[in-house]
Amino acid sequence: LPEDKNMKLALAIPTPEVSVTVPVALFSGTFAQRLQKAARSSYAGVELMVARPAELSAGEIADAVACRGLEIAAIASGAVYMVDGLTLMAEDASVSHRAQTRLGDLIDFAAAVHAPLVTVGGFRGRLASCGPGARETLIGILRRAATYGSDRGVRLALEPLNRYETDCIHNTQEGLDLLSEVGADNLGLLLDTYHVNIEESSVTECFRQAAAAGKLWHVHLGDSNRLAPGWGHTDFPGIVAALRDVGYRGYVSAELLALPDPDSAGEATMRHMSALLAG
Ligand code: LER
Ligand code: MN
Repeated sequence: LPEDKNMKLALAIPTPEVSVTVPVALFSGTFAQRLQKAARSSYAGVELMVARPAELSAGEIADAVACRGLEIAAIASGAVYMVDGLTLMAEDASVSHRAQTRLGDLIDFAAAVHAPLVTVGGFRGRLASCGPGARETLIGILRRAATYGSDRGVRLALEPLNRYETDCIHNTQEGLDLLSEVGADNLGLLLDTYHVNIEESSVTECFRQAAAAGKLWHVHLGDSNRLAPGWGHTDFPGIVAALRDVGYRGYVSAELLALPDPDSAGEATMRHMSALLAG
């Protein structure tokens, strides 16, 4: 088992109701088979990509994860868009409304399975779809969601994304600025090494910057080409060193392309990261 006093390795997998093929779902097979493979490869946790919590039994999901000695690292919102096309900001007000309700459902689900946080990445949508005042709209949506989460002991992690995937919050500074405007103690950041490599001026300083603000709450792993760590040119030794320096105790969660196949990508991530964490 890769022993590190701080960081724990996880990987993203969809829950059973997700009906579409998720390009970043590691390990092949059913939900149970993926959990089995994650446990056998010595992952500590799984990040659950949930689309429709109403179709799931929280108790069954929590048991399926726990009985294999795994933890739930996070509840990810990305599958909501993939399955139902919902985004928090949207041209159609009813889409935005349903997305906000769904975010509440994800928070309820996270509370029920004792997951530490819910991620908000591409699920936020685009400012351009919202017209003037879009930023205030986003701030209001996040503030209400944070209050809902706070009442249920669930944190939210906003993820800066590269410019090709969204038109707002591309880097850590922009993320921290938005967090200040929202002003919620249970809203923090998720930094994804793949997006970081595209948008940040340093792939290591951004982790220190987020941590110094007390907002480094979750990390996604993907190399520069979004393959397993070690298969691109991102400085993972430097990133691991920065995470150690700041005493990061959260999850580093693989969210990368399942290439050349889902099992090889899952195993290669563990091989590369456990060597770095052991070193
Ligand atoms: C998408 O590129 C991503 O990184 C996800 O975590 C957010 O939807
Ligand atoms: Mn990500």
